[in-house]
This record gives sequence, C-alpha cells and structure tokens, in this order.
Amino acid sequence: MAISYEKIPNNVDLENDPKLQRALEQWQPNFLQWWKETGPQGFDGDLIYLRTAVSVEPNGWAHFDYVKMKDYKWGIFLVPPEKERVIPFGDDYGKPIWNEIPGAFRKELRRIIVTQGDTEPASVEQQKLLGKTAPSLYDLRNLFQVNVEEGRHLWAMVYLLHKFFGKDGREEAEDLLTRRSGHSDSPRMLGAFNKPVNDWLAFFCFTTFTDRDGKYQLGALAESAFDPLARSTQFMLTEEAHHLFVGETGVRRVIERAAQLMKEHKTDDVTKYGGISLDVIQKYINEWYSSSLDLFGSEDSSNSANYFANGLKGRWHESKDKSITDHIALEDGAGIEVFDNEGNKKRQTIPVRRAMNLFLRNSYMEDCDRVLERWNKVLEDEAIHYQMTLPSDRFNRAQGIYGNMPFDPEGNLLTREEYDKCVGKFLPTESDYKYVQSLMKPVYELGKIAGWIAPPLRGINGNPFEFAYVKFSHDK
Ligand code: BYC
Ligand code: FE
Ligand code: FE
Repeated sequence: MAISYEKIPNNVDLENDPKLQRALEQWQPNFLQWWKETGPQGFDGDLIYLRTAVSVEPNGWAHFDYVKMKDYKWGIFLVPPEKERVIPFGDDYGKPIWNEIPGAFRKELRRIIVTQGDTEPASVEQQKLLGKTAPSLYDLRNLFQVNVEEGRHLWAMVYLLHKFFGKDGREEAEDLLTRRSGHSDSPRMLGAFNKPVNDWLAFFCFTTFTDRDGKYQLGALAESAFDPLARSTQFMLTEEAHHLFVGETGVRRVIERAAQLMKEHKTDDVTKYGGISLDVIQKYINEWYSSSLDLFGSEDSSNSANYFANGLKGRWHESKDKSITDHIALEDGAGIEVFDNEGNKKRQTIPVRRAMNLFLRNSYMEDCDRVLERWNKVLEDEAIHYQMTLPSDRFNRAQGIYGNMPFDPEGNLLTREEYDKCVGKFLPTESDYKYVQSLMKPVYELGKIAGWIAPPLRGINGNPFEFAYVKFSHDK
C-alpha cells in the first residue's frame, strides 16, 4: 500500500531522504497496529476535539480540530536549529555541536534515546482502559490528547533511531512496539512504566509526577551536544506542558471536591458522600511521587557522569540558568546522605559529575513543591485545616541509595516490621483502590461531571466546559 507523505507530516525534509522515508513507511503500519491493540480501547469511530502539531510555528503546533484518533497526524518535528550553538557542558564544552553521532558515543546515545522512547508507548498502554470511566467529556478528551501526543513522542525517538542508527536503530524501533507495560516477559524498561494506572486519580497523579519526570529528562536532553536530539526534545517539551496541566488540575479538582463535601457534611470522611478523602489522595501522591523519583536513577551514578562528560545529557537549563557557572563540573564534590546497614546516617561526598541525576531530581523536586503549594491553596481557600505533603525522597524507593529500605514518609528509618505494620497509612491499600474504583463510572453527557471531582475552571481552546469535546459515532 502506498503511503501518502502527508501521512507523516515533518519538518526534517523526509521527502528528500527516500531511504529514511521507506524505513519509516515500513514502521508506520506496525505503529498503527500497536495503537489499535494497546491504545485507547473502544473509541475508534469517535470524533475527538484534538490539538495536532502541523508545524513548529506558533500558529501551527496547536491546531485544534475533530479527528478520529487513528487518523491523527503523528508527525516529526524539530525546533529550528539555533545558529552557532556550541556544546553547553562537559569535556567538549564550547566546541561545535554535532549533527551526526560520534562513533564513540553511539552506544550511550542509542540507550538514552531507546529509554526515552520506551516510556512514551508505555504510558499509552497504562492508560488504555481509562476512556471507559472518564468523569466528563472534557476529561475524556484530555486523556486522548495526552495519548496521541505520547504516540507522537514515540515517533520523535523512532525518527532519530531510523535516521542515525542504521540497522540497530530499526531493530530498536521494532522492539519499542514489542515490549508491553507490565508484561512478565517483555516489560517496559523503567519501573513506573510497568505499574497499573487503573483509575483516574492514578492517571492525574501519573500526569503530575511521572510526566513531570518527562519534563526534566527532556529538558536535560534538550541541552545535548547531539543537536537533532536537543531540537526534538525541545519541541516535545511544548506538548508536555499540557500533560502536566491535566495532571495538576486533575488532582486539584479532586481535592476541591473533597473539600466541598467536607464542608457541606461537616466530616473528614467524604466516602459516604461519593468523594475521595484527603488521606487517600495523600497516599496516591506518596505512591506516584516516590516511583517517579526512581526515574532519575541513582543519586550516585557513573552513567550520569559519563553522559555529562560526553555532552550527551546536561542539567536542567544548563545553558539558560545563570546560576550554573561551572559547566565542566570537575572541581567540586556533592554531598549525599547515606545510611549504613545499622541505619546510621553518614554524609558522603561524591564527584559532582556522578551526582547529575541528583541535581536533575532536585530541580524536579522544587517544581513538585510548587505544585503542592497550589493544591494546598485550594484547602486554605476552603478553610480546611489539612495540608498535602510530598514524602521524603527516601520513602518507598526502589532505585538509588535509599532503595528498598523501610523509611516512613517523613524519612525516618523504621524496622521492616514497623514498616509493614504502617504501610497501609503510607500507601493506598487494596480497599482504597477498590473504593476509588467503585467511583469510576463514565459520565458522557454534555456538561455533566462525576460526583468525586469538581469541574475545571475553563474548557479547552477557549471553549466552555459544556462543549462536545467528544462526538460519539454511536451511543456508549
Ligand atoms: N527503573 O546509574 P543509574 C517520560 C537502571 S519520562 C528501572 O542509577 P542512570 C514520560 C538503569 O537503567 C522520561 N531501572 O541510572 C513520562 C541502570 O541499568 P544498568 C524518560 C532503572 O542510568 C510520562 C541501573 O538502574 N526519559 O518521558 O544514570 C509519560 C543503574 O542506573 C531505573 C529518560 O529516562 C528505574 N526507575 O539513569 C510518557 C531519559 N532507574 O545500566 C513519557 C533517558 C535506573 O545497570 N534515560 N535504572 O543496566 C536516562 O537518562 C537514564 O537511563 C535514567 C537512569 C535517568 C532513566
Ligand atoms: Fe512524552
Ligand atoms: Fe507526557
């Protein structure tokens, strides 16, 4: 079947690269098959009010229209090259950036791109059933917007693999469609992307905390000496902002609804009234924040030191942040707190390059703090004396220096027995999940919303909340 090149919109001059065109043409039907199998289930014929990137110009990348998801134009877009850009950090600081891959760094770059690429389809797989239980048409549309854009992010990485990595790259691109989130034999690569996302509170926490890891990782790659990667991830960041918005406002609306019910019924236990109580929301925050911290890798990492030395992956805003003055990072040490087997805390100094994961994670954590402040503002405004918090970075970790140690959310080391006894207060229990699941009933009527969440302040693209964000081809 001949594929029209309008089907792969791009600004990478695909038309003049027949070999690459052919390779992507062969990958495309496999992608569509993957989308059919593991993308949103049950909405094939429906028209969704979606934003599609048709170019990188300000008036082109946010083009809104009704489309069927399977007809979405998954395109390949890089921001325009920056004139005379130089390598912003590492051993080759100040030298010209690369438009091809130096042989010596091929393996590392491939690994970074594959890891990044792997998360995108994973998240679509995790979210594939959520459409069946959306609290409103507005939310349903936002879910699908996030899903199609994660699909596009996969294209962004697959383009790099096909263009720069030859046969290896093509094989990796196939494998990206073969692994499956949560699969026992061929799971996705990183922990958080194999966890179930079975309800909308989990989805909102995922898009707040896990997509936010995406923001910081993409930001670090946007500093890369390998310019096509930098330009690609820079454009992905523009789309990422909406995913974070969906997450943050989603959790905020669940908190707002809980606060309303608390006031109305003068009780903390809003479950009787169909709300999600603040302590359950807190447990979801604990779960998704901690597993998202794991996505930064270990605080002390030789991989991250190599990536930095070689100019592959920098710090957050490495080239923009005026407070970063040393872009070589060989002089200083970074302090970390470690615990020995007896639970005694010790301060250790490691070479600063080995602490690059930690620096990136610190930028992320500060961003999360600001999100929590905004959520808590809702509680203050409703005069509810309860504050949401972020757990300690030691809590519930599977990676890094605190991995698999029984810390409580305040960061105190417990015995394994103490931890097991209290874990139901720290993390959602089976009955918490079951309760939240019991609320998950679709509300598809125009302008209506489920009882466990407040409506948004405004709709999408200047439209009101009461807008047909999804037009069903037949009754659901
Ligand atoms: N789960 O030196 P270490 C997004 C492995 S999200 C499982 O500590 P390193 C999105 C690690 O691979 C952004 N394994 O870590 C969000 C290594 O394995 P080997 C995704 C893990 O390498 C929502 C070993 O542990 N992008 O876009 O410095 C929706 C020791 O590694 C985990 C990227 O991640 C984990 N959590 O850093 C959609 C950017 N953490 O070598 C999309 C690319 C570590 O012993 N990736 N390991 O086999 C990277 O830069 C790095 O691979 C990591 C890990 C930051 C992930
Ligand atoms: Fe993404
Ligand atoms: Fe995202």
